[in-house]
Amino acid sequence: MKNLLVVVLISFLTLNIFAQKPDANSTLIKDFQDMKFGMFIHWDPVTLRGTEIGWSRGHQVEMNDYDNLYKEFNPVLFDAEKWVKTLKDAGMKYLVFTTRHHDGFSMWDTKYSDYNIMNTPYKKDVLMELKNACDKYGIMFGTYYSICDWRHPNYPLSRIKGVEKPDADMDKFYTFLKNQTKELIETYDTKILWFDGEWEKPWTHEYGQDFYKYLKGLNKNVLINNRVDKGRKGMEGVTISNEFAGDYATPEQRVGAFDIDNPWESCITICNQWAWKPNDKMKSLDQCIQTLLKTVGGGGNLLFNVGPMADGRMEQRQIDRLKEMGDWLSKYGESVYKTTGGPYKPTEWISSTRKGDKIYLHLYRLDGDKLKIPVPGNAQVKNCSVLKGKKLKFEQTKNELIIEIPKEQKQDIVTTIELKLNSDSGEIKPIEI
Ligand code: JFZ
Repeated sequence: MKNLLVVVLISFLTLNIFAQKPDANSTLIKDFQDMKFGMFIHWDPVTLRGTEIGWSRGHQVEMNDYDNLYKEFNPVLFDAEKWVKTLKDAGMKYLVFTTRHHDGFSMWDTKYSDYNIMNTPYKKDVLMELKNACDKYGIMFGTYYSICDWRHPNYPLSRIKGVEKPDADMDKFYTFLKNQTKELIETYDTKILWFDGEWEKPWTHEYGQDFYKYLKGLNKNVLINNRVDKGRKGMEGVTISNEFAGDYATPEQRVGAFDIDNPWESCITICNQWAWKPNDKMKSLDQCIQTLLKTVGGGGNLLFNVGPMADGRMEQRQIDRLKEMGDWLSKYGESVYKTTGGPYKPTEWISSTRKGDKIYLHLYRLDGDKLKIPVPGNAQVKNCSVLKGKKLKFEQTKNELIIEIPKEQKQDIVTTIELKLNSDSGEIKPIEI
């Protein structure tokens, strides 16, 4: 009897935990991880001012002024296909677009708020245009959606010192969230719900649990990040324990820590601000590529953010930079897509990925012409070459793998080396260099 009770209790507990995670047999997470590289877009009427989306409301931009910007928002040069082509040419496989940030403005034709894109002079449903363009170009379509809404009368906080909303009603607000996200799922067929703004007090673990179940009930194949619940550990972004909902972790403005057991995605900006800012400092091609490869080498995806301008265009210098990344990926993409991180954990000068009987080394710096790294576990290296290039001489001793890389074989930005093994690279335990 006691045993039976224990069994019942244990199955109850596990079932409860697994209700918060995708079906272990589903390819949902694996397919997401295989894509590696996606575009994040932060865009709404605030781009008229060039200050930060959400955060500048009531700070750099006076509150009433901010809330009326939509009346002038008219991005006549917006071209959804052009954005999606830019994304595709960058070698990206999916999009996450801000449908409603902390400022509460809805970028689609929503039934549940008049504060939306259809009431701007532009009057067009940019979200539907983006969804259609993604479908046309074979890009996975995803949506960012903030839980906190500093403008909404039923959300208790406004984030401006001393201003609170005594008549707010969080349960009514939660119904609003459910209605809007249902539209995103049912009308726009979003494949990713990228939540945010979960850290504020009104949002609880109970809401998070309920919301996750509700959304998976509408479509069990929608991917939901860990900001749906309260289990995210700061900017590190990892989920602190299995009792919290969310399909993947969300490190922010940093390459996540090495982890090949739990799915994660770093979100990082191409410049400094999430939304467009004039003359914002842009990352060099070196920084862009290293950020991507170190993320992938650590087992994660990179969601790389672009902030388009108020007239609807992306900045040309950003389009050019993204294209340079795409050019690199069109040549060396086999060392990125559908790989697993490691076995060598990323350091400042090297990272690695693997697939089948291969390991790919991404080398950012090499002093001299000999690379010395620990052996890849019990595997024997059969062949070694520069990816898409010449064979390299190598020697495998008991503890060390020594590869000769003559000067003329070194590549700009990153040298990619392919190792062919006598066994499956997936079996090698992570190696510290
Ligand atoms: C959040 C957003 O606030 C930000 O605007 C952007 O959308 C990003 C992807 O996600 O980032 C945060 C979240 C919390 C803090 C700072 C940035 N915080 O609590 O200081």
